[in-house]
Order: sequence, then structure tokens, then C-alpha cells
Amino acid sequence: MRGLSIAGTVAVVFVSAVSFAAEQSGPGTTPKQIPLIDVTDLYHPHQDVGDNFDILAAYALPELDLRAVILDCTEPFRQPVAQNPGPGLHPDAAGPREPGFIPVWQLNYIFGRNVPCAASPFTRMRSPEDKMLDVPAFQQQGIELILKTLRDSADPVHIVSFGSARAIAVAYNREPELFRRKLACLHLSAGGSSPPVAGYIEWNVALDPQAIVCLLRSELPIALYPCAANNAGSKGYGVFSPAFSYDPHNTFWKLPNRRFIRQMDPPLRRYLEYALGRANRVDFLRAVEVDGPPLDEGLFGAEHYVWETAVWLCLTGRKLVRRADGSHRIVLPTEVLPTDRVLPNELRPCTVQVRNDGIYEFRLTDQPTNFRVYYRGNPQENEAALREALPALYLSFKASASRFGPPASSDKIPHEKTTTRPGHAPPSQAQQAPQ
Ligand SMILES: [Ca+2]
Repeated sequence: MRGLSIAGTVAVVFVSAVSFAAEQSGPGTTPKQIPLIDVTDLYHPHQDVGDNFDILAAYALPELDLRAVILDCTEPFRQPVAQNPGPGLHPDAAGPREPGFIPVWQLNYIFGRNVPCAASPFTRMRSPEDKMLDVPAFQQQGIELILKTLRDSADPVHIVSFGSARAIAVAYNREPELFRRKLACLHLSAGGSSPPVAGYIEWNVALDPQAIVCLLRSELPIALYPCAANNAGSKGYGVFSPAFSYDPHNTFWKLPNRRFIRQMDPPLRRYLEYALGRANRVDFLRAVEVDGPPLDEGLFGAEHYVWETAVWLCLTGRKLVRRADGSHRIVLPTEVLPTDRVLPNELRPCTVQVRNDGIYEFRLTDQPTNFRVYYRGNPQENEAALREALPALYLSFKASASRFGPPASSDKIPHEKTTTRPGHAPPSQAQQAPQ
């Protein structure tokens, strides 16, 4: 399935993530880590618990050097009921919630890190050129943290984007030359496969269409990871829904359940239980040290939607392999066995046209270009492999043993103090996930 001429073009046009990692290592040396900014619409309590689940990878994959987390936030979602969150987005009634500082602090605590985090502007860009210099100072901090991280890095930095791309686009509008020098690649998880579904604006685009227009009309190196697909033959829940459709270029897949979380390293399991349970405990650091109340089985048994794995595979150069015994794993390139079959997960050069409403269309090309688009081959084969390989990867993640000691005692949190208070409703069940 791999196009040889296209693969050759990739090598010429781009310093890809794979070669970026590989060229900085040699025999007997420790490979240099990949500098990274993670931009995510992570909230607590969660909106899409997949974001709380996903950011674990940014901390736990040893080849990544996570330099900053930018918390993408959209004001209506901070309200009990979201009014007018974006074109076509539903009036989410599962609020209120806040940018995910708590999950980031929990992960810094678990991994013994001090990764800085800051919020994006809560309001949408008014034009593709908007620098948003008039938003409140607190909401400028995410933009400033991107710029500072780029400035301070000796090497070009990768940026991954899993929510709106607002903070990235505004930072670029403020200092385009800095982006041209210091951005290795923007891995943009947004939009849909081509040709686009008429009138359908995918969630991450709808959060801030002007940000997508800004970036897709730039000359920055951008890898596109379409979330949605235009495949009417691929029905989810009996109807065609682009967000839950499958094709060779989009990233969506789903886990049938989350029960493997129970076997994860205890601090990481407790972090995810805190997120899944929409916990309102104020002792959110201790919550990852000591088991809390048991969660409703329904939270583990629920399907789990994923759009992010493709980004981590292409960024790190890890391979999704089928082993000789039929099992599937996500492994480092050096861990691929001669008997393994490597399943497609790659970026292919493309051109991109973006409309004023943020809907874009890509076309594969063999001409020089600053854009690439994700390709996974057979999406059903991809999903079947990931259903085994991603849980195995997460079960291999460990809290930092040197920095994260065992709990001081075996005390348990009394249930009545953690989930329910007089006059307060218990935490609600996990909500259907926007990406
Ligand atoms: Ca997201």
C-alpha cells in the first residue's frame, strides 16, 4: 500500500519526526528526546475524558520531552449549560468545568515533573490575523508560554494540538518569524477527511474556525490528522455520523471498554479514576496516592473514543506491529522484530485548501509542500490492532519510582467525604465525548 515515490518525497521535503529522533542518536548514545508542546482542551471535570486519558502519553513516553501544556478553553463550556459554543456544537449541559490545571498538577506530581501549563484565551478569534492582545491577562498566558517555550529551545519544537488551535494561531500571528525558525512540526488533530462532508464542521475546527483558517493558509510545516471521515458506508450507531466514521486518513477508533485501567500502575490508575469519576475532592494530589471509593462499573465498561493515537505514533516514530503470534504492540523502531508485520501509520505529502468557515480539503501530491496528512491503510485492521496495543502500552507506563514514594499509610478516603456532600448532587456519569 505504500507509495514509493511519495515516501521519497517525504524524506526530501521534511525533517520528519522519525528522522528528527534518529539523526540525533547514534550507536552507544542515548537518543535525544523530542521537545514538545501539548495543546489540549483538557478540563476538570472532564468534557471528553479521552483528553485526560491521552495526556498521559505526553508524560509517560520516554522519547518525549514535554516542555509545556497549553489548556485550550472555550468560555461556554465553563458554564453549567454551554450556550453557543461554536458552529454546530451541542449546548453541553454537563458543566460547569475549568481548564485542566488539576490533571496537569496530578501528572507533574506523579512523574516528578514541573511542566508549566497555562490557559488559552476563552473566546474565539475574530479574524485569521487576530493577535488577541485585548483579552484578559490570565488568558494571554497560554500564548506567551508557547512563545517562551519556542524562544528558549535550542532545537525546533513539535506542537501537538488536540482541541482548538486558537493559542497556536494567535502565537503565530504575534511572532511568525519565531515559528518559522523554531517550529519542527505542528501536528494538528482537527477536521475531516476529504472530500469534506457538505456543511459539516468538525468539533476541533468549530471551537475556533479562524484558527484553522490562519494555520492552513500559512507556510508552516503542518501534519494533518483528520478526526472525522466522509464515509457513509461506515455507520456508527446505525446512522452516518462523520465524527464516528472510519476511512484510511482519519484517526478515530474506539476501545470496547476501559477495564484495563484497573490493572494500570496504581498512581496512574487513581489519576484516571479521579477523572472518570469527575471527583470534587480538594486533596487532588493525595488522590493519586491513596485509593478512593470504588467507581461505578459502568464507567469502566463504557466504550472509549480515541482520536489521538495516530499523533503519538507519527511524532515518535513508534511502530504498530502484528507479532508472529498474532498479537499487536506499539514498539520503538529498535524493537521491531524480523517476524513482525508493521501496520501503516504514516504522513503523506498533500496540498490543502481551506474555506473561510474552516472546512478544508486535502489532496495527495508529489510536489514540494508544507503539509502532510495521516494515512493508516485499512481502518478496521488499524482499530483491531490498537484495541490490543494501546492498553498494552498504557499498562507499561509507570509513575516515576524515584520521585513518587509509596503512600505513608494505608488509610482510605471515607466515601461520604469524597463523592457526595449534603446538598450536592453526586458526580454524574461520563458524558459522550466530543473530540
Ligand atoms: Ca480534545
